[in-house]
Parts: sequence; C-alpha cells; structure tokens
Amino acid sequence: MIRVLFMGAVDPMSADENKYPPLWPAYLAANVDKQIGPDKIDCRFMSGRIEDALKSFRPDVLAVSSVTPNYDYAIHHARAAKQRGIPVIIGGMHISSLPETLTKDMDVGCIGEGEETFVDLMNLYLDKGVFDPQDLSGIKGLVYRKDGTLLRTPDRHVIESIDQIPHPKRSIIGYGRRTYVYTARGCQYKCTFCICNRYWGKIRYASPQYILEEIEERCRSHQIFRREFHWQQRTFGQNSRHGYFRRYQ
Ligand code: B12
Ligand code: SF4
Repeated sequence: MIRVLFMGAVDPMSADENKYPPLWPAYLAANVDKQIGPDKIDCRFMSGRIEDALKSFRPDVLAVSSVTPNYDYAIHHARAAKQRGIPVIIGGMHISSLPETLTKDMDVGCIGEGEETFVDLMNLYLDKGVFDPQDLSGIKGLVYRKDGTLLRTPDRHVIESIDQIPHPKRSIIGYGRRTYVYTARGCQYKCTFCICNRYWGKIRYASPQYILEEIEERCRSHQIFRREFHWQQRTFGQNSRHGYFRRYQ
C-alpha cells in the first residue's frame, strides 16, 4: 500500500483559507478507488503545517494543489517534502496556466483535469516506485524535468461526460456543515480575465440524476446539521432548460 498525502497550498495559519476543505483530493481519491482499487493506495488529506503532516503521516508521495496567489506555499510544501526524499506532484490552476514555473523540488506537474492523469501517475508509482522522466514521457498532460530541461507531454482530453466521473470521496476531506456540489465543469462564456473556459474546455453539465445521487450520498453518509448546499457552477442559472431547478424541488 502506498501512502499519498494531499495538501492544499494555503496559509496554515489562516482560518479563512482552511474553512472549506477542497474537493480536488476527494475527486482524485474517488477515481483512484474506482480505477486502481481502494486497497492499493492510502489517500489522505491533511491541513495545517506541511512539516507536521509529513511527520505524522509519513507519505510515499506528496500531492499539492495551488492557485496562483498561493504558489509560494506550494513551493514551500514541495521543498519540505523533497528534503525528506518524498516525490512531489503538483496540480491545479497555477501549474496548468504557467507550467514553466515548476520548481526543481517538484517531480511532476499535472496540467488540467486531474482524475485520469493522477491514476496514470499512481499506476506508474505502484509499478516503479519512482517518477522517472523516461516513464513520464508516456503519460499525457504532464510537465516535468529531464536533465534540467523542462518538458511537456501532449495535452490530455477532458473526460467527455461528467457523469463518468465518480462522485467525490467526501469521507477523506471530512463532512463539514456545508456541502459543495459541482453541477458542471467549464463555462459557456469567455471573459478574457477568467481561466475557467480555457481550463475546463467546452462546458460539460452533470445530469440531474448524477447530482441527486451526490446529494443523497451526502445525506446518507452523514447527519446534516444545517441543510445547506452550495452549487459550484460558475453561472448556475445559465441553463435552466437542463432541469436542475425543477427536479430539486
Ligand atoms: C470553489 C472555489 C473557491 C472556494 C474554494 C472552496 C474549497 N476549498 O473547495 C473559495 C471561495 C474558498 C475560493 C477561494 C479562492 N479562490 Co477560488 N475558485 C473556486 C472554483 C469556483 C472551483 C474550484 C474547485 O473546487 N473546483 C473543483 C475541483 C475538483 O477542481 P480543481 O480544484 O481545479 O481540481 C481539478 C484539477 O485542477 C486537478 N487538480 C487540482 N489540484 C490538483 C493536484 C494534483 C496533485 C493533481 C494531480 C491534480 C489536481 O484535478 C482536479 C480534478 O479534475 C474555481 C473556478 C473553477 N470553476 O474552477 C475558483 C478559482 C480556482 N479560484 C481562484 C482564486 C484566485 C481564488 C482565491 C485566491 C481568491 C482570493 N483572492 O482570495 C482564493 C484562494 C483559495 C485558496 N487558498 O486556495 C481562481 C484561481 C486562478 C489561478 N490562476 O490560480 C479560480 C480559477 C477562479 C477564477 N476564474 O479566477 N475559491
Ligand atoms: S466563470 Fe464567470 S468570469 Fe469566468 S468566463 Fe464564466 S461568466 Fe466569465
């Protein structure tokens, strides 16, 4: 069993930045469970100081996610892991937008949607126990270094239908009082200052059935103290014909 530590690049001292656990570890872990199996990889999400997390969990691999304003934290996390000989995968909005900022402490960057790429990386690690540049060259959607040179593999296509993506494994991030539910990836508009359209490609909606399954899973697995759901689609009302509103009543 290999141990993977998921950490967000956030200020460990900021209550605001740690208020809502992120969903990316839950999506990645759910897909690992589905495609590799739950008994081969122990995925753990932790917050707080990276040094404490590395000490208590002793991971084989560190997986970090970062937005641009917080990239300094990602650099710090990666350095702390590297000093202990732990390989580092970085993903999320920042590295996907500016892959050339991959630091020497980061073994590999995942560009764009992560579910499939992460499974390929985990299969590689299970097989070889290292992220060798020779092997990384065969996986789509990556940035990495070989002999000091930054290399990129071909882009990975996004998963065609959201309904194919396993529901996030919320048990690994904890069930808070609020539940974020993603009803779509992408946006149908193209505001020049915004990354969403370029990042997620053409907008993909989840089916009403998929969303209801997620709400039901949430209600079944944990008592809800306050019935509060947050809809995470950038522009939720933009496709009223999709039927979300009717079916939620
Ligand atoms: C929800 C959200 C928030 C919530 C987060 C709540 C939570 N903790 O879940 C709140 C309101 C707190 C928030 C705050 C901020 N946000 Co925000 N947020 C979003 C939003 C709408 C969705 C993010 C999300 O959870 N998506 C769902 C998950 C599954 O997607 P994901 O995180 O991208 O992960 C996928 C891939 O990126 C990849 N991946 C991600 N990480 C990793 C790591 C590894 C190792 C691998 C392999 C793969 C991988 O795989 C995942 C599955 O496919 C996005 C816009 C969007 N639609 O994407 C903006 C967005 C990410 N936020 C943004 C920003 C700037 C911020 C703030 C800095 C704003 C501010 N000034 O304070 C803060 C910083 C928060 C922080 N410290 O990280 C920007 C980032 C731009 C950039 N260049 O980096 C975005 C893109 C909005 C925008 N259009 O500009 N945010
Ligand atoms: S998510 Fe909002 S800001 Fe970004 S492209 Fe869509 S409408 Fe514009």
